Amino acid sequence: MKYLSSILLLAIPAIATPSPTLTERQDAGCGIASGYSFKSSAKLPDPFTSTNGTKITTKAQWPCRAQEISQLFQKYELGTLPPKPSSVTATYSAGSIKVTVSDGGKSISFSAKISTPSSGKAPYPAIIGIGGVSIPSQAGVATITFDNDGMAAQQSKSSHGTGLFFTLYGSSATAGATTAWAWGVSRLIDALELTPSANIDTTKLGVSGCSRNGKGAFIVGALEPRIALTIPQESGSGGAACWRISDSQKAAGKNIQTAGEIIGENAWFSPNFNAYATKTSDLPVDHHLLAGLIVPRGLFVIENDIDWLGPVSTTGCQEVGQMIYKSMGVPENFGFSLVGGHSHCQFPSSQASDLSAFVSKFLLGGSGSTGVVAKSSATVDTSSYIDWAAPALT
Ligand code: MCU
Repeated sequence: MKYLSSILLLAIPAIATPSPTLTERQDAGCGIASGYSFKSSAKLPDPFTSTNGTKITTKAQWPCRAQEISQLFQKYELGTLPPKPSSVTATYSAGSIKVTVSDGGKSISFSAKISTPSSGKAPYPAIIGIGGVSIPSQAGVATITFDNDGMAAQQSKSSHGTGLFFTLYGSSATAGATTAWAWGVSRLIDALELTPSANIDTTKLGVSGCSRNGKGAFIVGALEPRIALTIPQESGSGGAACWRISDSQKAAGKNIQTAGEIIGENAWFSPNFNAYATKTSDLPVDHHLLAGLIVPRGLFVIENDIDWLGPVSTTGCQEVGQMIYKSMGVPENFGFSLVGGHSHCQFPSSQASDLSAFVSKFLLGGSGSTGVVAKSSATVDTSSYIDWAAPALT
């Protein structure tokens, strides 16, 4: 049954047609405390306790804590995100930017198609589509198509190590495909910054993608601070869902994708994750903390009520993620919208106005408010998944 759902999702074609960098934050002297060990827990890890035991009480402490969280994600789940390489160059011609990256004596090149809008004003804001976008095009906003499959393959579990990223960093690099895509998007943004003729405003960039590419979009937004608005669509398990909540839903008999299944299905995560996939209680992170890497930047999470994606898991996980935005005093910068009753990756018109409000605020410089968007057909008691309280940070 689980595989049937998985095949059904696979059968639906993908509709293809940024602040300091992580490395700079690491340079600030923050990171996992030496001697840190995580005490196994089926509850979602506390965002507000640092690895050295310090409680987070002020907003000013967050960037350092976020750096720890990023390192924990990389160590246990995502694999290592390499820093900016020694050389990135770019050329632009006829709607296509060609990016050449050299590191350690090796070189790779890739191209991305840029479609500028018929309205608006250059340089344009843009949404980078991970393998394309499945949300409606937005007036005044360009679309850039990132070939994630070329950067890191997602054919099967044994795809790990295949793609341009691994040509540069070796097939035994620990990055999962989603981390490699984040690195590639970072190089694309480097290239856009170097190339004014591409007419893209790199201070107004969004990222989106659906399903497996939605998992990618979420992780790109979490690892690349130059993304102003992250819009993961129907990412489900490995994206908006929390590993622990999905496991508890599976135990309750739901036909839901879990970490244990995902590591056998594809190469989205690091080989480092394999050891934890059937004991997610041992993970010091879970996906509510992706919101903690994106805050205070814009985040609009779109979901569906398909069992395999885990509607209770995505809703509960992101309600907890929204607590971090609330603690940071920016609850309206986060939106969650789960609307069911439509095919996978088909954007329902009822979500259009909330999406436009986020695009307007974060990509078009609009002054309008998004309001606090938290809509779902699933009702979840988040208190059963956490054993900590979110403080109002000063
Ligand atoms: C929701 O994303 C995935 C899902 O994780 C997989 O189990 C399934 O096989 O494919 C989905 C997908 O990418 O559908 C297009």
